[in-house]
Amino acid sequence: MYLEKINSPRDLKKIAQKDLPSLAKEIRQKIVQVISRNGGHLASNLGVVELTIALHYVFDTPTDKIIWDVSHQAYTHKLLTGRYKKFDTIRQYNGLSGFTNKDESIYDVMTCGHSSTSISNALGMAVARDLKGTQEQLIAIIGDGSLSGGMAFEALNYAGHLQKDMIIILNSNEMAISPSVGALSKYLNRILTNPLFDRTREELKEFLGKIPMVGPKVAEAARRFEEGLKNLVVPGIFFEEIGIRYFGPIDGHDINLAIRTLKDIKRIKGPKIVHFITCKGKGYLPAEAEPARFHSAKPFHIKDGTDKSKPKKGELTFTGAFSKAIIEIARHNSKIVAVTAAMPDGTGLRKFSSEFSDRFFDVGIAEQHGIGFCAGLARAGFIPIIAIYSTFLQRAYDQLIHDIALQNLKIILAIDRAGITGEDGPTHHGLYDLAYLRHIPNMVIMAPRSGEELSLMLQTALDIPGAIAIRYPKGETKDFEFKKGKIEFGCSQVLEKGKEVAIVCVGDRASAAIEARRMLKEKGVEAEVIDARFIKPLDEKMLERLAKEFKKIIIVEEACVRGSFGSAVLEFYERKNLHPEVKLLGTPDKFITHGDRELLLKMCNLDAADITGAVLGKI
Ligand SMILES: Cc1ncc(C[n+]2csc(CCOP(=O)(O)OP(=O)(O)O)c2C)c(N)n1
Repeated sequence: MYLEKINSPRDLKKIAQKDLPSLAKEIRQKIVQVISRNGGHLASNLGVVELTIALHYVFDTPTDKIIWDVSHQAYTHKLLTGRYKKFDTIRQYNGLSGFTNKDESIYDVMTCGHSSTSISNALGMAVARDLKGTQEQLIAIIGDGSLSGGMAFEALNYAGHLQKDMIIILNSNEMAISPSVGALSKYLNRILTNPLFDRTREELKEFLGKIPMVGPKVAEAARRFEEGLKNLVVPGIFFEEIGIRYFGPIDGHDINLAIRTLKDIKRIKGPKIVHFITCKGKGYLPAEAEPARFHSAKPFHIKDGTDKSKPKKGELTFTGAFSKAIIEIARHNSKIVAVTAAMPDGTGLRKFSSEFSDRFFDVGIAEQHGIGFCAGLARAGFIPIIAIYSTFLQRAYDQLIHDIALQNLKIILAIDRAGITGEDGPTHHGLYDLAYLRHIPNMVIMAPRSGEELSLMLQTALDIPGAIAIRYPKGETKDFEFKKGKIEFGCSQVLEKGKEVAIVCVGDRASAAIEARRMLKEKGVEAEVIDARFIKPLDEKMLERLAKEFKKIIIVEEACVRGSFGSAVLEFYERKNLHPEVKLLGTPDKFITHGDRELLLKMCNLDAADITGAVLGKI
């Protein structure tokens, strides 16, 4: 057993190179065992075991910096950097984060969870290193999927310009969550399948391997030799042309080759890309067979990879409700087109893509472009529905204002995972969408309390001009029969009549509010429960009535309280010179950690008992 003896990369370096494949095996076993219980990013992690071992074997971390893109694939890195004993707690409340987290370890350079940031971060640190006059290596590791993000392109452009010493490890597995899309991905595949180029690489490797110390003259000769060959055989030489030297493709599961390549690369100046080829899910057959399902796996049975939990009877997720509704609606409206940024499964568009393949677009991990692309579609008369997680839509804030709202274009934003998402933590909670959308002119915002409401809101959105956002959470809702129907524009809905106290809820907090009402009734308080339905425009008539009829108003929303629905209500009362007692329940002005969603909701005072407490003046 090697793994349990590794407390830091120094211990790793004591292991003989010939024994590293055994360590890789142990690591895979540990990851499969823990993730089968906790859930997590299984397939991506199994793909980079050897590569991570090689990186820590060759480089001197934490002085040298490894910057993981997205960082969902950093489990081996965690196991090799002193977190073996806590690994069982990964993604659990108070346990290890499922991503790199700068507060968790000195080996984690950035707290990360969104894609395409690593090259920019590494380049900034390379510039800082040179300003300070220190010597550390900067290594960004990025997947082929994440390379499609605009920020990565912007960084490559600047890295080629600055010519700082840095290494970009490109981990190609032909997958983002689902198969990688786009011209760049095709280009990378062409490199992989070109046998001529592979021979060139072997020759180069031989050549570099024979040089004990690369002096300036020899290095220059090597560079010319390598370039001469590459120019003959590499299709496009995209990276080289922009000033970044390209090395590869290299089998990322061959530890010895990876170690030798990284040792060679370390000696070469300037910005470099080293292209490794890996297999997503490597070493665990169910994950190799279904890398998309095991990208972010739910707890599963190790023997056959089947999910441990079955969907409850009569329930489906909000995502499932969206999936069902958009298909029905698109059947009757040929103008509807659907767009995703690399998440056809997570956003429920997979079925739509099969039925309407010509009206479905996966733009890759490229949220800004996705919104700009929708603007073009809308300008030319189509109705784009872009399904996107709340946290990733943050990327496209300016495009929403400039390309959509300013043009008063019609687009429907189906904002999934709005609210607390749970185990993925602060990079993935969708708590800011209300705040970053509410002030944009021409924007309508709705939140359904159930799947059926979501379906009605989607149909209502078809009649509304301009941009319409429908935000819904992770989680289950009652299954429903699709029915044609709409809701009244700008109107809230009274769910339970009452007196003295009014509870106004946003989205699925309605269920907690109704439960709170039941608890309050036992204490002799008759609360009224109102589903806001619209965050923008506000139902001003309803708000005026509440100010007149109720002593106290509680507002409950799964969103950061600063700037969201509750703030809008207070602004309205201020404008009208009305001053009822209002209590806002939402998430606080700090980042929310990872853990079970229900637990985190409780921590943020958002469950039924908390609403009851707020009504009774205890919160
Ligand atoms: C801005 C942004 N959009 C979407 C995601 C969701 N996401 C997480 S990992 C991933 C795929 C990454 O693919 P790749 O970089 O190739 O890494 P792999 O998992 O294949 O190793 C996606 C789309 C994200 N983390 N950040």
